[in-house]
Amino acid sequence: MAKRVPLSEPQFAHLSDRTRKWAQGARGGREDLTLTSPLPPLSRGALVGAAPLTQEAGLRQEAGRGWQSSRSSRKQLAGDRAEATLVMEGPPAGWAPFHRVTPLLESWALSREAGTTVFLKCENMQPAGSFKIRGIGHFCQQMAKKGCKHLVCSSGGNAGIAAAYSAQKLGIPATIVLPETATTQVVKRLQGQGAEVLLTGKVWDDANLRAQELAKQDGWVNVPPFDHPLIWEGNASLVQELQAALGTPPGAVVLAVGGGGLLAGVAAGLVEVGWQHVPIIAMETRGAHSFNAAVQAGELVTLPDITSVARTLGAKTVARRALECTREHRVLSEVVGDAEAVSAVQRFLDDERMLVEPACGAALASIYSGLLGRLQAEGRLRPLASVVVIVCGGNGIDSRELQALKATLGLS
Ligand code: PLV
Repeated sequence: MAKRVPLSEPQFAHLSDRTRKWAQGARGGREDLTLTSPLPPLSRGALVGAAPLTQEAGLRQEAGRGWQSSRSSRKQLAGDRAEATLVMEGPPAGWAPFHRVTPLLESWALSREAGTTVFLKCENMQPAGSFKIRGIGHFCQQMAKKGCKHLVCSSGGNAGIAAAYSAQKLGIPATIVLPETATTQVVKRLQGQGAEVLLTGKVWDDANLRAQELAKQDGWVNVPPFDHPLIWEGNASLVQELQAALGTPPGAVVLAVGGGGLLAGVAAGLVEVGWQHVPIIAMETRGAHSFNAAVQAGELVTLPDITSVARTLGAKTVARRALECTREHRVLSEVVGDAEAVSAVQRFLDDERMLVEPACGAALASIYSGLLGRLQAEGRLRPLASVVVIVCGGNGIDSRELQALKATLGLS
């Protein structure tokens, strides 16, 4: 393997503007860059870089032409030509986020249903199957930088999958604590991702207590699924993508609320891009409606139990930050029944050929149940020129599970 040699001050100064910007844009300073040997002396000319999105930029020196950037050729060049590779150092994921920029699709079927343009932010297409990778990926990267030795995450399923995915990328062991109601496919997926899985209690809150205990061990870090500023910061990236794709603000953003991490992130993101006036429609299912209960009471409320089939919305108490958002931002808290959420899942599958969890069905039900129309008719929402629905995704569903849910709820 080639030896890596730190870039000297003059070499850094000789990088082309584009290459320097690439490095700095990726939060790299000179100390984060190295050159693989051989390291021939700089001749005249500058290091000329393209702006690659990869972590490595090949740099080639040809006689009299200085350094050229190349992404393809890595072979040693003959004679007075030489090659080195500019490499970003630091933790493997020090700067590249684990989440992807997801598509924003205009939906013909949902637009017709809503009577306005509906955009779908397809978080179901994230590598870990839900938006969770945004906040959790960001949190885990920061913890890895601080030297964390073991990650532990309590989850209804999706946060655990995002944490296990991040842990695998970072080369850190992970323990995921789920309630006993977790589906077999989620458990298998987690084990397949190399995580240790523990099942405990009936709902997420029980699993959370166990995770907090485990995290007391030396070098262990608890990954909070929704209640942490880094989680909100990571989730906020979703709004930056909306701004890049839409340019102008949508009439409203619809999202599902479990513990409120998505809500807090989206609210922060809207402020960041100057769209703080855009209302958020916060959807829950009855029986997992801890946010709605808190909004009604004007203070945090702990539900006695989670009775909804939307298990991944099932935090008995929301994050305090979620409630605070309602004081700083226009948030309409709405609740649908399980049957509405599950039939939204079925209709979305038929309309868009995408299968999502009932948690996500709660957000989609705002359109399929006619709620959006009712809010406008009642004057609680201005007539909407467009709406963005966050298709938050979810791994705890397959065709058999959907059939079983429909049977339980008496849906044909
Ligand atoms: N699910 C968390 C919390 O569960 C989890 O552990 O996976 N949509 C989907 C598909 C989700 O998985 C979740 C959260 C939400 C929406 C709600 O996000 P939150 O918790 O940030 O409001 C108990």
